[in-house]
Parts: sequence; structure tokens; C-alpha cells
Amino acid sequence: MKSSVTIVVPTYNERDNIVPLVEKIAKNLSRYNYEILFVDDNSSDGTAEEISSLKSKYPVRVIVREGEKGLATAVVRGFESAESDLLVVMDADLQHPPEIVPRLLDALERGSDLAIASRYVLGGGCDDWSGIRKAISRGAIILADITLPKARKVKDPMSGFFALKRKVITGVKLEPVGYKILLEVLMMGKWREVTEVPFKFQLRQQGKSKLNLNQQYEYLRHLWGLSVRSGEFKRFIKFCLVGGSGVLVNTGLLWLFTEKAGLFYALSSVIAIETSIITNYLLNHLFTFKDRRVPGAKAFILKMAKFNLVSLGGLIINIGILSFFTEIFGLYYLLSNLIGIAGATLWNYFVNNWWTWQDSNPV
Ligand SMILES: Nc1nc2c(ncn2[C@@H]2O[C@H](COP(=O)(O)OP(=O)(O)OP(=O)(O)O)[C@@H](O)[C@H]2O)c(=O)[nH]1
Ligand SMILES: [Mg+2]
Repeated sequence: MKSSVTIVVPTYNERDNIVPLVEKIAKNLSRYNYEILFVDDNSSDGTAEEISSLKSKYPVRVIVREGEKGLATAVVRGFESAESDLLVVMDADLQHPPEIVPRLLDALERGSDLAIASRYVLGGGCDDWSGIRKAISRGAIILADITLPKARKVKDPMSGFFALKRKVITGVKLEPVGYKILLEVLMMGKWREVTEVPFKFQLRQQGKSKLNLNQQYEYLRHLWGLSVRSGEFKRFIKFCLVGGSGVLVNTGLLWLFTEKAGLFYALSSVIAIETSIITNYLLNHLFTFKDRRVPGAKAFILKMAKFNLVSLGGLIINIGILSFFTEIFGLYYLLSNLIGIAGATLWNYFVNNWWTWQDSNPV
């Protein structure tokens, strides 16, 4: 017998899927000592009763939550109640093929902390989805990649089908909103190694989808919450503060070289701009991205060169926006400039976050 596993399955009105799901899991996990833990949000179709009726034949358990709703929080409830060291999360509607579960567990036994059944690695997919659903899924991943750099470590941070070692979430406060429990685990959990196992998302067998527009809104709320809780929003604020200090350095030096050293103001400006880029780089290195520092002079210089290049792009964006709003819309140039600064700040932040400091992303 292999190690003990709890398969957490959130359910809401899935009665007709229960028997086929449990039978398939039993067939695939005979080598394991496992339990299927359903977390049901008081379904009205008899889902919990259907599960209970299987107790004598299969290792199933059901927790019924009353007055609470939501896929991801149901899974957290399951984690809290599970006793084994290995945890699996999957849907009840057989869109997540149980044949994949042993492969996820194998990856954990080979040393991974987290194993994700992924639609977006070679061999995976969701062929039956409409173009719109595919676009929404991709869009959601891009949004997460932009706002939460750690999500970029995997190709499918939105999968609802994955396995993890309990230690990943031990002592971690999970506060997901909506559907994306894996994103919460990826961002807040303590993991080092992750594996993605390809799988093809199946057509729903029975029952109805619970996915609706509200889920998109909840996803955005979840992203916001994760940005705050994981410290990524704080990082952005730090970056803006450093940018503000750069404006002071730039203005001060421009004045100093022009007034005191008698340099032509355009020449003073070149010196002032480059110096403020360097002070910004140093402060971001020591402060904003201090958790992503890599030792060595080579990395330091390379990052500084990248930072300079990104700043050049920011300058072009700033001037572009400034002239666009002033020339095309006749906006007062100082106002256009503020919009330009905002645009350049976003550019600088995201490109530096993605590129300059990306290779040393923390785990
Ligand atoms: N406990 C609980 N489970 C839920 C809730 N919403 C959905 N689920 C379950 O979560 C799983 C995934 O929900 P689905 O509606 O199938 O979502 P989906 O797979 O992304 O969408 P489809 O492809 O349209 O089926 C299923 O097992 C649902 O029964 C909820 O509010 N509470
Ligand atoms: Mg489904």
C-alpha cells in the first residue's frame, strides 16, 4: 500500500456524477490508502445523500456546509478536515479524468511539492471549449502572470485539478474568493518544486455548469486580494516611491549643474536623467526587489543595463503620451505629462518586474 491520500472534491448539485466518479477513482487508486472527501454546499438534488449511500462500499466522506458557498473555500474546508499527507483536488463532474491522479501522486513521490494537471503543457488541452471560453481562460492566465509574477512559474495556474503535500499549506492562511484555489496555493503556499502533468479537459458528463459571469468578477477580487496579501501591491507602491525619489534627484541635479556649474541646461538634463536612473536602480535593487537579488557583480551590471533600457522605453512612452494628448486633444501640457508619467510608470514597473528581476523570482 502506498502513502495515504485525501481526494478533496467540492460539489454543488452533482448527484448523477457521484457514482461514476467514485467508481473510477477506486479503479485507479487501488494501490493507495485513500479517502474521497466531498465538501458539499447543501445541494438540493440529494448529492450528499448519494455520497452517504456509498459509505459501506467505498472510502467516502461528506462534509455539508450550510450557509456557505464557493468552490475554493469548500476546498479549503476539505484541506482542514483531511488527515493525510498527500492531498488531491478535483471536480466532481468527470472533466478531470481520475486516470491522471496516480501520475500526480507519482510526481509528489519523486520529490515535487505540487503537481498540477495542466491543460497548457504539451499533450494537454481543452479541445471541446468554445473560442470565447478559451480566450477567457487565456486572458485570466495573462492577467495573473502580469499581476502575480510567481504564477508565471507554471503554465496552468488556473487548473482545478492538482495534488500537493500537506506541508505546502501547513500554517498558511488560505483566503480564496471564487474558483481559483490553485492560484491561492501557488501564491501563498510553501513549495519549491512543481510538476505539470498534461491532461485533456473532458466534456461534462452529467449535471450543469456552475460557472457564470459572477465568477469573472470574483476572479478579479481574488487577484486583488492576492496582490495585497502576497506583497505584490506593496512592491508596486515601493516602486512608485523610488520613482518619486528619482524625480527629486533629477530636478535637484538639473538645477545644480545648470545654476551652479554653469552647464547648458540640456546637457545638465542628460546627466540628471542618467543619474536618477542609476539611483532608481540602486534603490529598487536594495528595496523594491530585495527578495530577488542574485549575488555577483555580473548580475548586478546586467540588471542595471536592462533597467536603463526599460527606462529609455519609459521615456519614449512618456513623451509619446505627452505629445499625443497635447497635440490631438489640446490638453494642457502639464496634465498630459501626468498621464504620460502614469503610463511610463506602469511600463517601467511591469517590464522590470517581468524581465529585469525575473530570473531570480523567489519560490
Ligand atoms: N462546494 C461547492 N462546490 C462547487 C461550487 N461551485 C462549483 N462547485 C463544484 O466545483 C466543481 C467545478 O464546477 P463547474 O461548475 O463544473 O465548473 P467548471 O468545470 O469550471 O465549468 P464547466 O466546464 O462548465 O463544468 C464541480 O464539482 C462543482 O460541483 C460551490 O459553490 N460550492
Ligand atoms: Mg465542470
